[in-house]
Amino acid sequence: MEIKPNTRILQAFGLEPEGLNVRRFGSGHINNTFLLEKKQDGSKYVLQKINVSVFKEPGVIAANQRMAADFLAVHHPGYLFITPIPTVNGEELFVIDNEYWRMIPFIADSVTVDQADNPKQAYEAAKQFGRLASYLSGIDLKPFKASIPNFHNLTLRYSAFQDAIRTAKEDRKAAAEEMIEEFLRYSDIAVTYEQLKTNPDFRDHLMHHDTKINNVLLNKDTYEGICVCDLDTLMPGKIISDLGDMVRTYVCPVSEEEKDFSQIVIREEYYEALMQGYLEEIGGTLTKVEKEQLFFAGKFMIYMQGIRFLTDYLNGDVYYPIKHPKHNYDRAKNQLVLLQRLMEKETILQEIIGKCLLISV
Ligand code: GN1
Ligand code: MG
Repeated sequence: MEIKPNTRILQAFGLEPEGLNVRRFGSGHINNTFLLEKKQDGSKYVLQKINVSVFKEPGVIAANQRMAADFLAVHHPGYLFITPIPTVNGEELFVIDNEYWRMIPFIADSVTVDQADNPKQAYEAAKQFGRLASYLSGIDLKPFKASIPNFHNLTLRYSAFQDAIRTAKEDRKAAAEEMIEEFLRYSDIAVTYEQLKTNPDFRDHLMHHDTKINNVLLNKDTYEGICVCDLDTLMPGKIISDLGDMVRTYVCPVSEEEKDFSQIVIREEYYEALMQGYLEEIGGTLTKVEKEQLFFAGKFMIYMQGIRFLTDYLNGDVYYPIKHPKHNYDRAKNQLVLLQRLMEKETILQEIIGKCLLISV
């Protein structure tokens, strides 16, 4: 069934359907996103239907964003932090027939890119995520709840992977046998995470948890960073989540969708650009333990994404939308190759990290 915002939803936000152009927007897997444009004056809004099978308590998203917005307004006035436009009744979420809708402003003169195509973009995006984390670093984390519990808990992702291996249908398991073995061979990544998790110097921060480059708005002419968007998973987490997802998605010239794995390479200049952008903003505040895990960040996120795709393949594609039967298999394989390419370059990438750390303090 095609999902579309109906008249009641638009009117809840004070908009009249006749006066609007509505089209699908963005490339996320999870929520349904629409761009609304008023025919009269061209003003634009972004309307989203929240996926409640993923975000089981949409109220948590709204509460987390509100607390962050209140803190930033006091401590960093003038910082652009996107918050929802309330309904005419003053609510951040409009609930209808068990659907949750919310509207956010469209930021003028902004664009997003799906893939970094020069190091400057990687630098600008990383700087935006670093600034967000740094500006929020003094906030009390206690009142924050997880909008997706255990989202980046690799221990649980790993045990879900093991469960899926046990319960998968025979044909899928047989098809994935070799790849399963390869991912199991790198299980030390899950063990390292397990050890770090309880280290008090490996702290919780308010993290974005989805730092793909298309979650940063860039100026349409200069490509300078404007602000971050897609704040659904803003919640307490570890530095390796945000940094690692940038490594996962900015450094390789092709995305997780690429099936020609020979195109998966590590572009060192992009790695350096993102590391520099991120550490310029937040490097000075990190503990020794956190600084030691900067290379691990990339391994952690690529490994976790790889086993999430493979788990979904084994489970019969229940989470990620697919376009063909082996889609999740191919995505997992892509991430496995990316992980291997990254690990091959550890020595040189560690040198880059060392250099960026020196500049950042
Ligand atoms: C999902 O919806 P999207 O594409 O921003 C997923 C991320 C994955 C990503 C992989 C809530 O994000 O964790 O990294 O797909 N988000 C959720 O493309 O599961
Ligand atoms: Mg997203």
